[in-house]
Amino acid sequence: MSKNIIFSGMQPSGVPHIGNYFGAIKNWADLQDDYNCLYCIVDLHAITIRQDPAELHKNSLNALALYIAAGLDPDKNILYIQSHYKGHTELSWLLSCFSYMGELGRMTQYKDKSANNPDNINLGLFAYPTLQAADILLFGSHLVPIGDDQKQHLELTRDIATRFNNIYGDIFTIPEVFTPKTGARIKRLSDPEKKMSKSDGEANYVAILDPADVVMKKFKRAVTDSDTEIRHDPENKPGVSSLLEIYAVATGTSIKSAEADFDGKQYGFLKTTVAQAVIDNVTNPIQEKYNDLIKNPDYLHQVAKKNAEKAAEIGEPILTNVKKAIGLLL
Ligand code: ATP
Ligand code: LTN
Repeated sequence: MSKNIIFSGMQPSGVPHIGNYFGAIKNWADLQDDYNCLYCIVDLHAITIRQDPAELHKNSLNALALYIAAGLDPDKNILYIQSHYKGHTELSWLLSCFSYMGELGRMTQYKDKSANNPDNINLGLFAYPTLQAADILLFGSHLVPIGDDQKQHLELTRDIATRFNNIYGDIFTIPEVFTPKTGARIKRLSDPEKKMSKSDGEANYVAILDPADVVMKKFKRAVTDSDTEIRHDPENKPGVSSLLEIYAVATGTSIKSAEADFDGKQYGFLKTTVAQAVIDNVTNPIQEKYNDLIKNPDYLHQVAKKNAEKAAEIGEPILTNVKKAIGLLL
């Protein structure tokens, strides 16, 4: 029996933080043996917000290196750059004729991003979810690992696919959300009520490429509470609970055993121990591999090219079916 297909995308904007790692990348790496996985660096989505060309160029290749360094094996996963396979834009146009203005206008991300960029509310930003639907439907994806913020886009993808299938027959697989078991929401160290997010400025997140002393400094500044007890109680002790959660995902233990490890200890010890666990198990090993990989851009270009070809092998037959169904002359 052939394996189910998993698709997910990430924008090549900035360096991922430990929230992206625990909530997305690490879970993706855990799926690589049981599914056929496509992980796409979505540069075409990134340009819906104005990008500096040199930065975008550099970030796309660096993102590829970083995902490989973080554990995504480029021989087991189809790890590639969205603009390298034209199927995405082609299907996106076809699907735009099945996407309603009303539903696109209701997307929270569109409303947020247009509020943040009032001078550049472009057609691409509006059509962003249609391109995302194309990414997913192009490969007959069964499962889409995404965070809570992207659920609305997946619902829309399902609506577009169902609408199309109702007219033309069973062309698209209807995808399901895939929610990770752990690390779904890593909180901001300076404000543990909010999720860690790239948009909040570097001081507020721990980037995967932060040097060890910076990681340590950021954790030492983590907000806790005026109590002294170390226990997991997100409602009353969000800061301490968040640190215990990070410790648990970084060391692969349960929250219960994390609590036991810190029984009777002080907050200062908790902060430095969690920081050291992140440095030893996440940032240092990833950075070591990453620094090796970026020395070899030829290898990275080759991986991107080979994997875009593999993506096209899966996408082309589906795209042809779609065109035939619509009645385009082939
Ligand atoms: P932005 O601030 O630009 O929205 P972000 O940091 O929220 O960026 P995205 O690029 O939107 O991150 O998301 C990439 C992936 O990381 C998504 O799958 C998302 O669900 C996941 N993710 C983002 N932030 C966290 C977090 N704090 N905890 C767990 N997972 C997260
Ligand atoms: N919009 C997503 C990135 C993304 C994606 C996708 C995720 C683009 N295409 C397809 C899952 C499936 C984001 O901003 N995180």
